[in-house]
Amino acid sequence: MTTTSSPKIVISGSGVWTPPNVVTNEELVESYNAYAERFNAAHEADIAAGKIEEKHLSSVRFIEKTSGIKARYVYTREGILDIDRMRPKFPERKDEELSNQAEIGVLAARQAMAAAGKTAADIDCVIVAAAYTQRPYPAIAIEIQKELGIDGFGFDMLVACSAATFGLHRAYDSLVSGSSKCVLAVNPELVTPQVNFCDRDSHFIFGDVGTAVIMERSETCTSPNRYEILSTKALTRFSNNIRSNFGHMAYATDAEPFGWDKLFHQSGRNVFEEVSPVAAKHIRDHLASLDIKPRDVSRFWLHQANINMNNMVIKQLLGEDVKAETIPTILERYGNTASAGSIIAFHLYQDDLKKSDIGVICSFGAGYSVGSLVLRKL
Ligand code: CO8
Repeated sequence: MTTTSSPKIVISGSGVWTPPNVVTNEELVESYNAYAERFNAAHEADIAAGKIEEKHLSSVRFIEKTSGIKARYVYTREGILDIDRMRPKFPERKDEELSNQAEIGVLAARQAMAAAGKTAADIDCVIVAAAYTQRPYPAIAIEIQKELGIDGFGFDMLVACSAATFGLHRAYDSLVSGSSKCVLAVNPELVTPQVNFCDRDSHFIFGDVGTAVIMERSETCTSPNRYEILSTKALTRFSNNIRSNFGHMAYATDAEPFGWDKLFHQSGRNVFEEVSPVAAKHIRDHLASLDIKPRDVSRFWLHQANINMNNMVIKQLLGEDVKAETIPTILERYGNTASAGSIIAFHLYQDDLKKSDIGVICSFGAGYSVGSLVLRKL
């Protein structure tokens, strides 16, 4: 854990690029159920003989009740609802063209730079932190760096659900150490290409988004809207309960490179039960290390995977009587956007905060991983 001494480090701007396309629960369930019914009809004899398991139908009511998700934004709708495809369709781009992730990263980055009053010349480090990068190299961060005309260095990092907070931790550390003076941290969460839309348990969970944050030393900050970072804290504990086996080894193992285990899959109930108490304890310990009581926090910008999970975390921290504005949710509209959810919540739900108000950004999920930042509005 790192705590403030000097220099003072601030978040001075944020940006969210929201895709123009929406897929509702009703649409997803309709296409999944058509796919499942066709599958069951085609395999009727094998299902009757117990050789194949019948595909049970999905339900809008189940999705809303268990997750809080009503719709999600997607980079493209094409292919997702097509029962002959059941995955999005992206035209492959040439090496000379901007990659999809760099494109959405740049769109979010420009917003964050405008909010912070920064030009490319002010920034010297670009961190791309996400659940996936669409290629291993050259880094998406370096492509974004080139597109924006930034001197300095950039790198990509993957920490699944906690990539965004862990990326902000690296930004904070490099600013404290002096290895950079202004960091652009970007989360181009293009996750729908890894969703198994044929899997009833997870077909409804994810949406796409791009988020970005500018972090700098307070002496260079000109933004009227700034948050001092009081402290950062990270925790990881290995678990196979959320996993994707997609990777370069498939070429050598002769495994099916796009088999179901290569897509997102999880044991959602176990994740729910195991991660919620760990996240609550992590936040409580982090605040205690700063002598702050959970009740003194004006806003918790939590990871956005599941509304019941967030309610459970907050109940463990604050008890029953909690105002809705204390834990904003964006799940209804955005779904789970991998690591970007807490940053979307931070970006959209902060205007009413007053000077000296305390807020916590916290992510939790695959790894397992938990990452938090305690902020004070300046
Ligand atoms: N419709 C109807 N019924 C369903 C459906 C459906 N769509 N799906 C499952 N059911 C059934 C189940 O089969 C089960 O039936 P049965 O009792 O007969 O076995 C029953 O409903 C209950 O199932 P669950 O116990 O699984 O239901 P839960 O109440 O646990 O809810 C959730 C399921 C919503 C998945 C819930 O467990 C959850 O959200 N858990 C938290 C998971 C979490 O936070 N995961 C982190 C996500 S990972 C992340 O944030 C980033 C990872 C990297 C990005 C990846 C991008 C692709």
